[in-house]
Amino acid sequence: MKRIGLLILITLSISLNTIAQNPIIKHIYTADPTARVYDGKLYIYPSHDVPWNPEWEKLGAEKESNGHVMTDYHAFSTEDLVNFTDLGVIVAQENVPWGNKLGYGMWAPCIASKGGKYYYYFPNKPADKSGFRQIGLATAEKPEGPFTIEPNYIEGLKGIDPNAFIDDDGQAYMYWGGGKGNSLKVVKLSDDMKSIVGETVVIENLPQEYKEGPFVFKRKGMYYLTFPHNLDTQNSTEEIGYAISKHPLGPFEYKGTIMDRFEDCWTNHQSIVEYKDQWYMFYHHNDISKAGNLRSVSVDSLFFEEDGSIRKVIPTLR
Ligand code: FUB
Repeated sequence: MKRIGLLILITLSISLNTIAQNPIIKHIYTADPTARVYDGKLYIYPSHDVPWNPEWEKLGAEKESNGHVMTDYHAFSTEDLVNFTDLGVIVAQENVPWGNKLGYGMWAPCIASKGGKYYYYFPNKPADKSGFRQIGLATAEKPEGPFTIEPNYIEGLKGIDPNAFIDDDGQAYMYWGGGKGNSLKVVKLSDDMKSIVGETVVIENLPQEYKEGPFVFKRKGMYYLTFPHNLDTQNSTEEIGYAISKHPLGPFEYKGTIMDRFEDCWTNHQSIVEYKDQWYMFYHHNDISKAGNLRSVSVDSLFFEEDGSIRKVIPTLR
């Protein structure tokens, strides 16, 4: 018994000691992290929050009421979850052929790898400013790029918060969506990852409130759909919930909360990944800036119960 206790203590202290102090990226503001493991390294692909520049208004840019401002994306890599390397800008709004160059609102991106190639999906306003956001694609031969942006956005993927998931059989799925009364959706992606195929499925049976930021992973044959949600986009903050299914297209069964609401940061946005035999949840908070739109990526260990349910993650903030 004593030995088991000692073992648990050692395991706990190892997993606690091997994560950097949160937030893990401090030199720029980052949010909406997609974490992936490629070739033994852990990569993070977040949004890049910047302050609004009043000079842009003279050029014709319109500040959005929600205040999220983003002009490009960086990527990061680590081998030890202590030292993170900024790999620089991988996609910039000024280079998006189909995009509104004065939109300054490149929200949550995601990435997936198939057949040795890397597919980076990102939302942006179209050049004619029609609609809310479209989702575009940039491709690369390596996880750090260089990325080549496709000439057009992907037809049929209007919205935000793309999450590409590739199943064990190679079939890719795109989950996306965000907004009040705007459900999360899923659709299959074509073999070349550049278009959608088949019918879009609206994911039902989730709490009837604002939802965004879907992130799907698979563990022991079960598909876990995780997502931030809140009751009132003006007054409350987001908790991170999850639902499970035996099929990537659902139906999903809502299971509960992974991370509670923050009192002082309106959004949260997660990804969950296994790295070196430990599961982690990446998320964001505004603990450096204290401002809702200048956020910082954090990470904490995540644990599963015997029955496959997810133990609540208590954020270790700054
Ligand atoms: O970062 C901008 C938006 O805020 C994202 O698209 C949402 O998921 C929320 O984090």
